[in-house]
Amino acid sequence: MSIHELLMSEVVPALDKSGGKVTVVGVGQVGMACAFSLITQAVCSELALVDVVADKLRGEMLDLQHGLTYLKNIKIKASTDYEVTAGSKVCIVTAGARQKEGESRLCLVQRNTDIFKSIIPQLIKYSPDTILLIVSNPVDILTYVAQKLSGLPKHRVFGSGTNLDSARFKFHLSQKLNLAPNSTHGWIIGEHGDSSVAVWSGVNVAGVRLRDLNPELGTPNDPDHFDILHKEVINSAYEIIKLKGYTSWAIGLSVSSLVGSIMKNQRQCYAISVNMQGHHGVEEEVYLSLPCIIGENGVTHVIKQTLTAEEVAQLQKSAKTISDVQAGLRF
Ligand code: 6V0
Repeated sequence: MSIHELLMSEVVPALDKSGGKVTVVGVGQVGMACAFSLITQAVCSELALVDVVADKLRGEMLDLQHGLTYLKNIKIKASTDYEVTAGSKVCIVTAGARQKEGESRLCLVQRNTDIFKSIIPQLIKYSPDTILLIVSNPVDILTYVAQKLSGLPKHRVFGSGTNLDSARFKFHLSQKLNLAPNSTHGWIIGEHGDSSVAVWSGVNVAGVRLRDLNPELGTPNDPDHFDILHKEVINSAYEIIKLKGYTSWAIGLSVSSLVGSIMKNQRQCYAISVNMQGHHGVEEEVYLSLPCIIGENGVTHVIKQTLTAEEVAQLQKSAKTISDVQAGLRF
């Protein structure tokens, strides 16, 4: 008899699968920050990691596995072969080139589209009913590319979009007002990038709209200079990349929160990149961020935010810019 048989008698064979599997493609700075947040917050019960660099992939897997003594018993596997991803409820794609210092997100587009051609069909092959969560930049255009390459219905493909920008916005607001970021309510919508839209008309604390207190809030004439906060959000990635070379922790936490809403059907509301056609008068098939409700079957509802004419015009302008870039893509 083996030690296993001497130690325990079997009642029924153990299951080696659970319904809680998540895949992360790309084990760079962002992928590993996502993986770390997912396992430390016990968002998934199985985690599959995929990358093209086999040694780094195995090193990251071992390093995470050795920490499991201090966490829930999450099954962590890694391979360059997509078979390891089979049966994933959510597949997060963080693979690809990142911005260099001073480079805009839109510059990455064709390079990362080519990488997606080798990733998305493989994910769908092994998890045909998955939900795809795109993080690689430029996230809005790559979410469009991923939807086209996957053939999944639009509610099952979305991008992390301006969820991170909204978190940054709430942080800056909270510092100015001296209260907790999650007690400060403000949304950044539209492009995850230089043309994002701050919805100043909705910024509030406990339902008190700051625009009712200061009608110039967020405008260049604002005596309290809140408009600087949106500029800081836009500059965040550039500043952090200049300082440490990449951004990781906040995007990892924000992705983990999004995935948690899917895994546990939480129906939380996030600003994520979804098919924008028909919303706020946008005619083009582009992905931009709007507040959406996310549950176990993906994006179930888009919130109809009350926007000013100026905010709508900004969204429509971003849609046109993104649509023009998409028209030049080869995939
Ligand atoms: P990184 O640290 O260079 O990691 C990228 C990883 O992708 C590496 O491990 C590569 O080996 C891997 N990779 C490359 N090609 C493939 C492939 N064909 N298949 C599988 N893996 C591959 O970059 P980092 O992790 O810093 O950034 C990843 C992406 O996330 C970039 O496009 C960033 O711009 C983007 N970000 C998106 C954010 C968002 O809010 N949506 C925030 C931060 C970064």
